[in-house]
Amino acid sequence: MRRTLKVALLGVTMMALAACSEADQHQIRNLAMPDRASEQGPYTYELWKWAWVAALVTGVIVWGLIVYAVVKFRRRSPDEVPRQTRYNLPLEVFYTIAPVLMCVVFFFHTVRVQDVMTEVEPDPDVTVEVMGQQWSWTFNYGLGEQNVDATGYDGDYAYDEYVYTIGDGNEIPVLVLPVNQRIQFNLHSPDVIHNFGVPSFLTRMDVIPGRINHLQVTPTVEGTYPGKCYELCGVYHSRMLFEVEVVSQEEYEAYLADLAETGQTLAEPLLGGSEATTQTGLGESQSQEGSQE
Ligand SMILES: [Cu+2]
Repeated sequence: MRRTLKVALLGVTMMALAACSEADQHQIRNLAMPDRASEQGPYTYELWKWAWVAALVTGVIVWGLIVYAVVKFRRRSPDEVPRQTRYNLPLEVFYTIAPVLMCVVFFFHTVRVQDVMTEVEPDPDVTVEVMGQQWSWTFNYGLGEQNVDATGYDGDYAYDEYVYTIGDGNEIPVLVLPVNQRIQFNLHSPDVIHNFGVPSFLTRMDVIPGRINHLQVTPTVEGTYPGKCYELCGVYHSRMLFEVEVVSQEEYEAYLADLAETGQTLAEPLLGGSEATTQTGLGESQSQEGSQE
């Protein structure tokens, strides 16, 4: 009877495991992370992976000690109480220091990876002015040569002329980027805090009104990726999706030329105004503008 039960249990487990699709297995191997499509991505991934390893090692040791203590020091007869241990100084020192050491190691590696992700090099290959507005995004691309001394630190712009795209309530915007180029995103918000992120790049950054945040990413794999707002920014937060297309340099330039041809040009990047903040059919952003005054 017991044997039959065991065999049945084994069978069910095997079937459950075999039922994992190719996509599931890929997810498991990736530890639920997307494939890395940026130069910075592997740093986040390695931190994630080794944090899991550290947690698992800690878990195995702790579970082992629990099982060992439960079995070894169990009550063996009804009238015998196992030896009670209290105020064991070496033990208490150990279980205070060990977690502190672990936190120090986690902290060290987190800061190391954070420094890579937030590093802003002085001369990025391309600078894109990004505006996160309720409830979409505006992407401003520079035309012609970039002035590397003006990459948006003081609100100055890297290019003399810009082309742009804006998403609206009906269509999400597309962000086109050249592959293997270090891209600086200057992040602007006219209303509330948003968060600009592309899962496949394994990085993101807050978009804060009143200041310009800088994020540099080097996309390494051509393809199409989803992007989104990561900060609950209001009622239609879930609409703040965009699509990223990583393309060759030629395709990138052709795309900018296309935008210029359809007249989406500006002397300065579009950083607000009614066009960026008001969405079709979403009247509340206008009333919000009114209440700010
Ligand atoms: Cu948002």
